[in-house]
Amino acid sequence: MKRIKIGLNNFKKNISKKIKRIKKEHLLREYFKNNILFISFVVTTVLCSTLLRFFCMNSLENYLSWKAVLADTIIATFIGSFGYLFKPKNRFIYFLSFNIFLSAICMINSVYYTFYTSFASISMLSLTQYIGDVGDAVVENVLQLKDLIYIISPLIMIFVHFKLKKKNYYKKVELKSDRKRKTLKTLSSAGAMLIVFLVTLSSLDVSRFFKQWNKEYIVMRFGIYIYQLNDVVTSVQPKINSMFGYDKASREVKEYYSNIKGPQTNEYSNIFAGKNVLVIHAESMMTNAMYQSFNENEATPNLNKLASEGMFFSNFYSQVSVGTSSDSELTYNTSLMPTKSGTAFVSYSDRKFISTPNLLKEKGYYTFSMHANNADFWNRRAMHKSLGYDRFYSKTDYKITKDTSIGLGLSDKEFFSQSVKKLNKINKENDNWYGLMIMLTNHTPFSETDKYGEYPVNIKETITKEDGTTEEIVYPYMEGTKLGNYFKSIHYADSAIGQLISDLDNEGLLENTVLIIYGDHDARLPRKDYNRLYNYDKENNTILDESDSNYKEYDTYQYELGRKVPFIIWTKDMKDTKYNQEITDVMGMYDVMPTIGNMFGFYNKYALGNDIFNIKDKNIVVFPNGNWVTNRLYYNSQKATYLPLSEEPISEEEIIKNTEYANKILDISNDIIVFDLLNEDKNRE
Ligand code: GP9
Ligand code: MN
Repeated sequence: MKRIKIGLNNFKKNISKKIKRIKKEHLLREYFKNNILFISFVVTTVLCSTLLRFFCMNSLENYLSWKAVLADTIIATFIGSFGYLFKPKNRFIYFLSFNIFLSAICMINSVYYTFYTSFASISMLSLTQYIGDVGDAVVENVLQLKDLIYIISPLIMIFVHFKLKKKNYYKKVELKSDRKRKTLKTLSSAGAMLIVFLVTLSSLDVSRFFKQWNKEYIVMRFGIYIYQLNDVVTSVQPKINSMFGYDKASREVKEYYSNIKGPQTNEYSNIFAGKNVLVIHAESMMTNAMYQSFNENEATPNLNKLASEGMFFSNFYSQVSVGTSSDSELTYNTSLMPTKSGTAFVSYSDRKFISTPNLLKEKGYYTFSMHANNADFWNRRAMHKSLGYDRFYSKTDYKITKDTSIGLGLSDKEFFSQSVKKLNKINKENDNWYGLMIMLTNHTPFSETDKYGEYPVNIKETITKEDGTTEEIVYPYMEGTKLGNYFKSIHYADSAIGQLISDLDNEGLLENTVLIIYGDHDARLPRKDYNRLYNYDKENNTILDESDSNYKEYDTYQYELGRKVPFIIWTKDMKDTKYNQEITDVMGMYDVMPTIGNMFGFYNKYALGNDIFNIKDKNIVVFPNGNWVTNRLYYNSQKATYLPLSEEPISEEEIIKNTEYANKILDISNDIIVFDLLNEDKNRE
């Protein structure tokens, strides 16, 4: 009896499940039947964006990225929901207009990508001097079939519309429609999808979205429509920022510079006048790595050699904000600080900049930059023109294969070796040149250790046993840590620099050349890894206990001060001359332009830094977050605490004075860039 009851219950359950499913299927079918136009709109919109990813970033992972598909679906659903506010017979025009608009976005990006291997930005169109370039791109690519494929989307919509019309669909749905309710329902489903999307975003997704420097990444994660929307906001924001406060800013900047003395001379004035210049932007190169060895092998033997033969500024800081690499380039080239919001490279590339390449051009130099990455990363394509580089050799100028790539792209060794060939030609064609080479391999996450070459970051010890035989013991030490991997990566980057120097020498390119090397910013490595580096307990393969007498704390101050990057000026014949020296006074990236300007014979009145050989131990390095450092102390303005760096007493007055100075520098720099105050044409009236 009991068994029959159970059997009956199961039967009932099965039946009710089936009924539910049928109802559901019925509801779904009904939904599809009544919303064919809306569904076609969503599907074609998502299809266009997916096709764009397929043709541009041809890897399965990219074009089938579910995050991008979801993002596109949200946008299409959001736009589509307002279509329900129209009477059914008018809805088609609404959907078709948006469909044409969105397909056009895909088509424009497709054309742009073929030419520039990057996605389009409306800010490019606002830079009148570049319209020619974009125009050329369209003409050259107009006949490509893959750019025309997006027409398929409005064609599908038109086809669906006529099919529906034939079936009297619009009249039928009109009877059932409740326009506001449908709009709200569709909007809420877009909202629900948006919540799912937001929850799944990683912090990397969010930061890259706001920085807008890696366009491919944004399109891959957020789809083309959100990318383009973000691009419009980023392009319009600087215009809004510069609409208010011009008079006050202009007055304050004029007043600030009225107190600045003109150029000062010293024993370094014009020592390099007329020489060629090769600048190496060394990605994530940190000074502390120059002091690091494993098993008596230096992490950076080539850099150390250059430092010991040239001018080595060992207390040097980069002054970057969210614009990292690009901020470093900005400050190096202009002696201005990064902007308070956004990044100068992305948002303010149309400003007038007084920069090292621009000033050397006036002296007849041919100026160029080389970086084997996408030219639109950090908006370099536009910004390098504004900074005064005559020619920017980027990804498309290099031969890049899978075998020659590491991490973000072309390996540094291959980049340098292809660049030397280009440099040879430049050298033959120009009396004087100034060039920048931007390295790439030593970029976070430093994970492709198998490609960096052998550089064990362990401890090897040979012990002699009682019977006279020897045994090698290996302690893992930094193996497997991010900092350990960084040392492997930096060892590779250093050997690429070594190879570059010897190639340049073999080609005779060092005879009349000054080499300038700067680390662009620190490598943002975990502090706990430094604790392991300095407190390794090899017997137990762990970190010493804090109570251990040998324990050396690597606190936040040390971490902050440990973010120093190398700055080296070197010529082939500098060794053992009076210029061959280590400069230990604190110095920042903004001091480079005045310092080298004096050596090459150019001057920028608007530089915010100082010639280190004039200011010497009185220098102050201001960071974009308001912190500052002098030879005497490091001040953290967020926490209002400081670390003394000398024995001498520190007064409150000194802290107040320096903090006011730091804030002034940041304000002046920001005003100059945001309000384009160095643009005489704009500021004459
Ligand atoms: C991108 C490269 C890295 O081309 O310069 O930029 P970063 O992430 O260091 O700012
Ligand atoms: Mn960088």
